Amino acid sequence: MKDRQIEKLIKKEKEHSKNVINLIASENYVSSDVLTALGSILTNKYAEGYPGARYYGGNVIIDEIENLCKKRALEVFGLSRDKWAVNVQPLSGSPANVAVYLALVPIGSPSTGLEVGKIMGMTLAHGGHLTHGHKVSITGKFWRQIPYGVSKETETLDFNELGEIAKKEKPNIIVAGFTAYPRLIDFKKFRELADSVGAYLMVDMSHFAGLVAGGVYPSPFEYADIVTTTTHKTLRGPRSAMIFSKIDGRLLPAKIDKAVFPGIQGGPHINQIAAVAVALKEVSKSDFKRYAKQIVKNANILAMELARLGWRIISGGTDTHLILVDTWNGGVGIGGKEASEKLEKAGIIVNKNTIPFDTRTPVDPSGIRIGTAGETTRRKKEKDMIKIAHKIDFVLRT
Ligand code: DSN
Repeated sequence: MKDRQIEKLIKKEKEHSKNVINLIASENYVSSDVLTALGSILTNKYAEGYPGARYYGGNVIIDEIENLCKKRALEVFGLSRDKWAVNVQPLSGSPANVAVYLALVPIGSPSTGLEVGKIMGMTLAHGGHLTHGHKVSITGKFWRQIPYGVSKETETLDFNELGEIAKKEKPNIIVAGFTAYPRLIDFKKFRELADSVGAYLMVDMSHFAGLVAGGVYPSPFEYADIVTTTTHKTLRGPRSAMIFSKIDGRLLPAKIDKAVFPGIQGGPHINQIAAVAVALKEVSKSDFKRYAKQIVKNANILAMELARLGWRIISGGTDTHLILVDTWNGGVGIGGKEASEKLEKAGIIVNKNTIPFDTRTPVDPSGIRIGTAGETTRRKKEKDMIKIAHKIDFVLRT
């Protein structure tokens, strides 16, 4: 590389990441093949449009790449191409979610006479994502969020409460799938909820997509109308996203395609799409199933050991890669900000996180969020998790 400054910084970051225990729940480590595709000459090509219908010439090979990525995306989730379509162009998770609302939820306007559409999504404070309608996100400015949370007693979803909210508010779309919710989601109940008010059901499986593909988390496809996902968390691909839509006569795939391009994006990043295709091929191997299983095993052991050491685990445990720890009420009375900073100094990277019914602020919340996908890629097993739990305990108590 001729640019010595950037080369040096990349090297430094590589060294740094090698030397820490990375427990950021939304991060992972891609293969060198994924990096090769990302850094390839495919970044040079403009390909606005879709395979077979581009606005620029010279896209014959690019079409093959995008079609291959779509084929692999359907295959890894066991979907047949006459029942599901997939758009692999979203640049990341937030634009993917925005595209879905743009396609399916009315933007209120005096000229159309349409009222502002409603997105029923989990509030950020209980584990939802910004793009599930939070007021600081474009999704809460163009549309209205109908927030829901978890039950105070169990810190898990309460479908009676969700039913009452949906009945009262009649949302256009209901979003299931969260950013900081460690438990299994009952997609059948969400389907019934959506049907009871005539809403679309969108599942944002960004966090647990790799667990679905690996067969250790229930698949949302039997119940959802739309499934969005990023590709860089448990799915272990490059930073990107996909939108799956059901083919059932409501023209969902055409609406989604139009919303992605030209609705909110221009030319797709073909190098990124090729890298997603590479990652999906890796996901289809039997190794990946073992990997997904180990992620959940590791998270369980880590949660159990932290609990044994006296830390309060939100909802009492985890069914996924993700653990929420109440460091304020459950440990030694340390806020999430201080906890994450102390851990970082000791070489353990986590993020501070609000917990349900948090009495502190999002910038200095009551908890930390931990995930095991990255360290499981680095071949960490149960015994390593026990050591990590003890290290976390020691750092936070001293
Ligand atoms: N920032 C991602 C996460 O950490 O879950 C979601 O956008």
